[in-house]
Amino acid sequence: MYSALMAIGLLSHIGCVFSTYLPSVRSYEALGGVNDEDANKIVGGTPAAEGEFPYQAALNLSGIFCGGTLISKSIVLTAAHCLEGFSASPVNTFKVTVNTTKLSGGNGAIVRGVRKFVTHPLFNPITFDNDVALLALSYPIKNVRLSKLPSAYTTSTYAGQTAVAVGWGATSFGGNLSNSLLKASVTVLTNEACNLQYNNTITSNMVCASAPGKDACQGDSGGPLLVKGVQIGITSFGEGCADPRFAGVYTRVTRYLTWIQTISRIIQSAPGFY
Ligand SMILES: *[C@@H]1O[C@H](CO)[C@@H](O)[C@H](O)[C@H]1NC(C)=O
Ligand SMILES: *[C@@H]1O[C@H](CO)[C@@H](O)[C@H](O)[C@H]1NC(C)=O
Ligand SMILES: *[C@@H]1O[C@H](CO)[C@@H](O)[C@H](O)[C@H]1NC(C)=O
Ligand SMILES: CC(=O)N[C@H]1CO[C@H](CO)[C@@H](O)[C@@H]1O
Repeated sequence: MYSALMAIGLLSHIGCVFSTYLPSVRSYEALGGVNDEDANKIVGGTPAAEGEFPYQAALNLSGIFCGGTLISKSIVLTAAHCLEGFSASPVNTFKVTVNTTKLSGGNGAIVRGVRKFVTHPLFNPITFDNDVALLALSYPIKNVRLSKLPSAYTTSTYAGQTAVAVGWGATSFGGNLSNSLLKASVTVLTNEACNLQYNNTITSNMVCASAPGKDACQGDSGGPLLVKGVQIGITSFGEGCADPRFAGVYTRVTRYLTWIQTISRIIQSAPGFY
């Protein structure tokens, strides 16, 4: 349903540039009606080991599923498109689960509510530029390893490096959640190469990665792309999944380190916040 709306939006705003290109959001249920189970999980993945990605978060946003990462004891990093269309009001129905590989709530799973969320003010739902958001948890999570963000001094584009995409990938709460957390190895492209695939719609705020038969997919949105254990990307969108002609597209985390730090500080200094 959402993909149809996205398509209409793309066509009306950008005209023929996008005429055959309908990027798929990678948050589940956004594309309800996709029934091919294999096409809707981390493609070509293998199960993550317990404790391998304890900071990986499962977000239930009033029935919309997304991934995320715990970046401080009370802040989760995710994709802005996961929160599209939500006002602040339903925040008390949001649920965040970390420290488990099993969506069904495995050993050690920790569940929190959400106090508020902040999406990037320049998030563009047509181009998916600035696809980044933060959730403030209702109560802090202690003693769970946090996702490590790149250093502020990083100048690397990561092109050519091996990365890992992580997620539960799913189509709908009713049926097709992958109960086990999956990971897949991909290689980071240059933005130039990615722009050849996507007709120059890849901005410097994005980073692309692909590998034959491997990709993030619907349901993985908001989750991490990691290089040597450092989170360089947030799963955002792609044309199809593991389509050899199109890489997966991720929000480029190095572009948002200051924003993440500033907003986290504001959130955490709010009265009554832990
Ligand atoms: C890119 O543009 C060309 C020519 O306009 C078009 O044939 C092609 O389908 C487009 N590709 C995508 C991914 O939109
Ligand atoms: C997700 O949250 C909604 C309420 O917002 C709830 O009805 C639904 O059961 C939850 N799904 C799962 C799998 O926890
Ligand atoms: C996280 O999960 C592991 C099991 O995978 C468990 O041993 C550990 O106590 C959990 N951490 C917390 C803080 O609950
Ligand atoms: C394994 C599984 O649960 N598959 C389901 C995926 O979703 C479709 C449509 O809801 C079901 O028909 C499958 O049984």
